[in-house]
Amino acid sequence: MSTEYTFSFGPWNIHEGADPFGPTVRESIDFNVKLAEYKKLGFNGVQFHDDDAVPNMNDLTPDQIITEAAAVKKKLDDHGLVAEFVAPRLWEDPRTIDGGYTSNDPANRKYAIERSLRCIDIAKALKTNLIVFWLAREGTYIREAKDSCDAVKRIAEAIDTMFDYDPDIKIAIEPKPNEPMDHTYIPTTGHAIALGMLTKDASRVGINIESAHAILAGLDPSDEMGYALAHDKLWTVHLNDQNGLKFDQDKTFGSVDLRRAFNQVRILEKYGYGQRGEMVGLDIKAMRTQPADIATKHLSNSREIFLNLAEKVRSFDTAAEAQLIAARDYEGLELLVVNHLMGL
Ligand code: 3MF
Ligand code: MG
Repeated sequence: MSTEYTFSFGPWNIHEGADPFGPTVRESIDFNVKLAEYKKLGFNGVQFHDDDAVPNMNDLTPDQIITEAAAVKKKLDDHGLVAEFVAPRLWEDPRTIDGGYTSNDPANRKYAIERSLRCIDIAKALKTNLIVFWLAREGTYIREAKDSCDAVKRIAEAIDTMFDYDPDIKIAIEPKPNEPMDHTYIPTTGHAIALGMLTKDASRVGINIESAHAILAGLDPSDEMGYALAHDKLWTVHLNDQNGLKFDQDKTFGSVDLRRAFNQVRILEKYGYGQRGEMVGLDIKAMRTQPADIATKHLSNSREIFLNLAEKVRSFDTAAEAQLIAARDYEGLELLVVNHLMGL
């Protein structure tokens, strides 16, 4: 039976176009206006950073944060949307300059953990138990700056504290090998799954695989997905595309390498991804050149490409595929795939 996919993206995916070398080129769009766009673009799920939901959270008491998050939940209900996950944004505050959980300064580590507990409060108010961990600054610019063994243990301890705080939350780690750091401590799916084993409950640690992050690690995203699926750990995805080893591009899904995208959809389809409520999440930036009135096309186009590739997966000649595999004729298999993608 074909999966009816539910798609999600985060409000940061509709953005002003600033990059490290130039200012914004599009007006900011109010969060409420963004929410009204979701359904029109074909999306039902909203991914959150904690401060996407409660922007001024550092200035509020825990109770005030929960009240504000509850108001956001009401807005989601009004739009017929659901929160997919909440991620603690631990990379902008001055206290996280050298990382949060792995900072060398105990006061900064304390801040990171407190902020993560508030992130859980927000997730509960938005009625999701999924926390995503993009460990942005949990790494180093130079090897000597931190102790990598201690750092990994500290991340596991932070997770334990979060698990103690709430018995229902689960954490999907979003591995990324670099940027903003030279190297991060949890660069790949394998690292993330193994990190779970250092926590008090590995069953509560899973994965959010971002295509571009896998590519930046020199890995194939569909193989990373397969690895996570084998461990029953693929709890969400950040689909996008990436043109080689350079800055994290977050390009439209399938726009660089259609076959690589086909293989991601293929493995998701094969293992029934989405049938237990997992969403097809996107993490995509519009090009800086895109005029403001058409700066949401990257989202609807990625969804369209995903659904068209799902059709390509379903219409692939699997009998011919099996024969070619049995004959070890991988040259023949390659042509079969390429011709299929070309519509021949
Ligand atoms: C960075 C990312 C992040 C995360 C997001 C949610 C800003 O490369 O991919 O996007 O996806 O923070 O975890
Ligand atoms: Mg991402």
